[in-house]
Amino acid sequence: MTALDTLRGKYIEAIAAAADEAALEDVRLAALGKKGEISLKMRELGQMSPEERQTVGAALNRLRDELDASLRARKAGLADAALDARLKTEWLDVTLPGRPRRMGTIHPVSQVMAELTAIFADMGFAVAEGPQVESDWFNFDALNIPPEHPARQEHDTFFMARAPGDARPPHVLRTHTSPVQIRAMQAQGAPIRVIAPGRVYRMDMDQTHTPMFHQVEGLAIDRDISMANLKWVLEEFCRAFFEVPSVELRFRASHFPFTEPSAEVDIRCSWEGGQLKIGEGDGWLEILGSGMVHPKVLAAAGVNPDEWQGFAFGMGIDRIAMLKYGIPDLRAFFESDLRWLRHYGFAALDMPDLAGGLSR
Ligand code: 2U9
Repeated sequence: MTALDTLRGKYIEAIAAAADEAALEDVRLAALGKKGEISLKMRELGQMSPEERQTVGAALNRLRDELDASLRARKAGLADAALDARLKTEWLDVTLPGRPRRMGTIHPVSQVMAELTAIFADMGFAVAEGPQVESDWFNFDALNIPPEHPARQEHDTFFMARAPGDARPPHVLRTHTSPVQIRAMQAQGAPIRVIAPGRVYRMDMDQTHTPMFHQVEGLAIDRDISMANLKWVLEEFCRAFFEVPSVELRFRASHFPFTEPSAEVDIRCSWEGGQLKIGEGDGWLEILGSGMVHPKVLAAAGVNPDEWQGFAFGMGIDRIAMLKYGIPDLRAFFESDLRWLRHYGFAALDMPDLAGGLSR
């Protein structure tokens, strides 16, 4: 047996005996590392005669390649074994039933906002948002409510403090979401179709009023939009929102500074045994206000009223949430009572869409 055969036997055995990747690396360094036995033998070739160098050199190359291949094969085998061992300790039975965790619930107001957004999106309305602290121009003047207009007092406005000596009119907490549509028209012009859901503020607090509440307003402006379009959109909305096959709406003439003509809208309903049923019966329930946008409001928002016209409407989100889900007390919405939320809240991750049935 030659010296190389002995070397080969030693390392093939050591490779097979290496118990893990670290031990295998030690074997590799001892054989093929810079100062490894094979590498040292390669260096000795320089002192050999050309004939000897040719045969010993070729034999050393073969041995190096063989050990290299053997090291790689063993390394792959050890990695497979390590992975098998890990998988044995980390296995998971995916057929086990889930362990439900308390995730909290969706507040009825958020649920209703998501529902109405889905319904109006389906009719081509985009969602517009804007600041809750507004200048009095956006909240009042642009909406045809000049300083001396009685509606300014009726809005029970919260005013923001100004620095002493600052004579400019104070900013206000928006009393309706209408300034959002003024901003949307300024930014986008006409035609436009948006809804503006969000928080609004009025200094009022009793059984049916809270100082912060939620509104959704809608706006559709084009060249020939009429009250007929308004009627269809509101009927479609009410049918989808209350999840009934049909609804009947009644338009009563009214007055708002920002619309002309204006109408308050009632929905047919019954109150059998204290249970509200929408779409049937002899009763009427007021649910929203609406009208054709006043030409002065269009002009204030930079839209030419000789060219464009359209409708607007507004409704209280808290109120329609109470009607749909049978919630008796408005103030409970704002008390953050976890037991109440567990009762009236909605499953998280179960957001409404028209295809899936709004409230499931
Ligand atoms: C622009 C032009 C017109 C929005 C409208 C009403 C009628 C209305 C109330 C319903 C219940 C407020 O929450 S509530 O108290 N709103 O009756 N809102 S028309 O009219 C607009 C809005 C924006 C640019």
